[in-house]
Amino acid sequence: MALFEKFKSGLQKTRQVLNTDVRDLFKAGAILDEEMLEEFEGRLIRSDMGVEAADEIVAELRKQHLGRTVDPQAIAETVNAKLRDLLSGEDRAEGGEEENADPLTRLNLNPDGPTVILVSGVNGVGKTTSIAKLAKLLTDAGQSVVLSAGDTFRAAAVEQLTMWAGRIGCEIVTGEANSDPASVAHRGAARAKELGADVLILDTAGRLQTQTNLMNELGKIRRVVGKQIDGAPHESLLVIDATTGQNGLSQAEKFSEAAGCTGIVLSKLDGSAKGGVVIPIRRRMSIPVKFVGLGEGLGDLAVFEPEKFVRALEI
Ligand SMILES: Nc1nc2c(ncn2[C@@H]2O[C@H](COP(=O)(O)OP(=O)(O)OP(=O)(O)O)[C@@H](O)[C@H]2O)c(=O)[nH]1
Ligand SMILES: [Mg+2]
Repeated sequence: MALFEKFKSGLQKTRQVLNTDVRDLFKAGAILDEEMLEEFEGRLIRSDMGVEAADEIVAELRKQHLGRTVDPQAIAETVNAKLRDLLSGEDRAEGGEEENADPLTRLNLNPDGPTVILVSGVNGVGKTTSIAKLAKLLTDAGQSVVLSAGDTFRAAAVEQLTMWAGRIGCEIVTGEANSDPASVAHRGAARAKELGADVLILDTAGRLQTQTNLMNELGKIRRVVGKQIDGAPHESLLVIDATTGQNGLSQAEKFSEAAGCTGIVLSKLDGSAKGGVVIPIRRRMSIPVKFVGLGEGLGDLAVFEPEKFVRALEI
């Protein structure tokens, strides 16, 4: 399946609410009343776009259509315009309908040497897999990538990243089990500089934002690489699992403050039908969604483009 098709199917539930429910609830020729709006709002909330966004969409419909004869096309236009509005402020990558946009357009690059990307998030959200997919996207875009296996806590983690590095054909730096993750990051940065690599991606062990020691460890990793490479980490990506919907979001809010995140990777959008969560992420957090995970394979990472998101939802 093409990425855009996977993207669309990940948004299936939200799309269904927007398409089927609009047609069911707002019948052409009827007078649009408060009851219809309330029903629609309930369905929007259940699609994971969140109460605030649902409120705003319904408020716009109320303003423009309440008490008027239903024109389904005009209602669709109001909803689409509001969706665009809710995602505005995102920097836009340029990509065709089917192909992925250039991943470099979504990253804060270091013009003077390796761009360092720190990847963090709670346990099992898809950090390591997303790193492999991102490394693949970047390699395909002509970048040389070094991976640093900073999850020294979970035994299989290093093997997992090593396996991906082998498949992609990129360099990997590993450390001893239970060694200090900051020392692995340090070696990763040294190796990336030595090789003149374009990008260094740092994997980290899963952690909860409430685990102060582990959150401080992220700070240490940041400081260590910052001393070796100016401005590093240039990008701090927080991975959020889309299947956790709104729950993942409140967790992420706290996490992102503590870890100084600059962007979000929304993983597991494929099986979840909770893609609507992109909207409250955009609304509540000051950092943009930069990539979305659409499966377990190396090719399953899409560069997130708000415009494409709206097109995938369009009524
Ligand atoms: N369907 C689907 N599965 C995914 C996606 N991303 C990751 N996974 C799966 O989620 C599981 C966990 O992925 P990992 O990459 O190991 O997650 P992690 O955050 O590194 O986990 P820890 O290091 O243990 O905290 C694996 O089975 C992945 O294949 C995705 O976009 N879609
Ligand atoms: Mg991992």
